[in-house]
This record gives sequence, structure tokens and C-alpha cells, in this order.
Amino acid sequence: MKYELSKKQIDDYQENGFLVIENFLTPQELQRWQHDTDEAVAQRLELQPGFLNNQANPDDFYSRVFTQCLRLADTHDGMHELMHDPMLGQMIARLSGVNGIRIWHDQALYKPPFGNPTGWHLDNPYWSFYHRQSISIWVALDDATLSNGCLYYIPGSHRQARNDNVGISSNIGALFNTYPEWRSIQPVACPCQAGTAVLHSGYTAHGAGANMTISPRRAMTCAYMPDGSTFNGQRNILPEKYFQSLKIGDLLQDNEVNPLIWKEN
Ligand SMILES: O=C(O)CCC(=O)C(=O)O
Ligand SMILES: [Fe+2]
Repeated sequence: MKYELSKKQIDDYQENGFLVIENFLTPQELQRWQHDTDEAVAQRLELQPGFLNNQANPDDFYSRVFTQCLRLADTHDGMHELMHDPMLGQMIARLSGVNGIRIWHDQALYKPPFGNPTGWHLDNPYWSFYHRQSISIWVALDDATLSNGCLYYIPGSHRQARNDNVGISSNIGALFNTYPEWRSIQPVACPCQAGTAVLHSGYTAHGAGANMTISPRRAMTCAYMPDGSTFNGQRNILPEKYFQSLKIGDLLQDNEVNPLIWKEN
């Protein structure tokens, strides 16, 4: 894995709210990520037959945006090893400028053949903490192209975003009703080869195109919470019992739920 970051890459990330790292994985590493992600997703779908984004109706628009499998590191040893890599944690912390990083959740996002576009959204407002330095990595397991649903970003939006958000629905541009000031910023498309990592701030507006091809567009992602983040009252992925035990403002520091993968000593 290409863990090194230049000052220019860090500056670009801070300026634009996203960063593309080509050849992040070597061809051998890419094979492993593809294999482990496919296996972990297949196991998850076997355990929960018919599982598609927890939507009752498989014909629902959102079910056809992507097959979304969360927290695969909990159920797959290989994925656990990939996601808990402290070197990856250190890189993520350097890019976002924090001194400790926890996993919020990993998730595989497979956009199926003829899959719907991913509506414009912000990530962090969905989560159970708010932190301006939250960050995600999105690793392409297939070439992501303009034809099969590569990512798009609104550069600089992370500096203006609030915690207002919209659901990922069939109105893919709904976010621009909440943030009309972004209607005049040209989105940047990020087509990339398999093995590329694309990183974005939890406050950068992003979406992805439709998949107009006969093959899936697979990605493995992980969202991170800076160490020291506090509970904002939203459940999101928190286990029910833990959620019930929390008060707004409590530190989120349960290592089972949100593993600390790197901390500066
Ligand atoms: O893969 C996609 O279509 C969307 C990815 C995304 O929203 C994310 O990684 O936060
Ligand atoms: Fe997202």
C-alpha cells in the first residue's frame, strides 16, 4: 500500500476536500482486496438472504444504487486485518490532521450493472458524532469510469458544509436545494483504475454516476472518526444497548464498536 503522503497531497486534500491516490494498491494487494471483499460480501448476503440496504422492496430506487455491506471487519478475518492496519490509520490521521483515528464503519459498495446513480450527499451528518476532520477512504476494486459510476466531488464544499443533509434518494440533486451556493461549482469527476484510493472529508459533497455497463462497479470503503469525538444523539450504526447508554457529549471510545487503529504516542 502506498502509505506515503507528500506535503502537496495533504495541502490538496485540505483545499479541495478530496484526494485521489493512483496505484494505492499493488496488483497483488488489489487481488487480495478483491478476493476478501467479495468473500466477506458473499458471506454477509448468505447470512441475510435478500439483504439489500435493509430495504423491504428490492425494486426500490436505493436498493439499486448499490449493494451496501457494513462492518465487514466484524465478520471476516481477512477484512479485519486490512481495516485494522495501523499504517493505514497513520496515513488517514496525517491526511486529516488528527493525532488518533478510530474506525466509524467499513463498508463495501457494489454498484450493480445498470445500477442507479448515487445521489449527492455529505457523509458525516449521518453519523453519531460531528467532527470537521472526519474522513473516508474509497478503494476502487474495478476500474471506475464515467460509464459505470465513478465518484464526483464539489471541490471546497467541505469548508462550507453544515450538518444539514438529505437522504440518498431518487432526486439525486436534492442536496442543492439545501446548499444552493454549490449550484455554480462544477463537480470534479474522479474516474480511476482499480487499486486507486480516493479519500474525502466527511463534509465534502459527493455522489456517483449510474452504472451503464453489464458489470458491477465494486468499491471497498472505510469511514473514520477522529479519536476524541463525542456523541451527537444520532444512532446510525451504534448497537442499541450502547446507544441507550450514551448521553449527548459523551466520548465515543468503545474499542469494540469504534476500534482505535492508530494513535500518536
Ligand atoms: O460508491 C458510491 O457510489 C458512493 C460512495 C460514497 O458515498 C462514500 O464512500 O461515502
Ligand atoms: Fe458518501
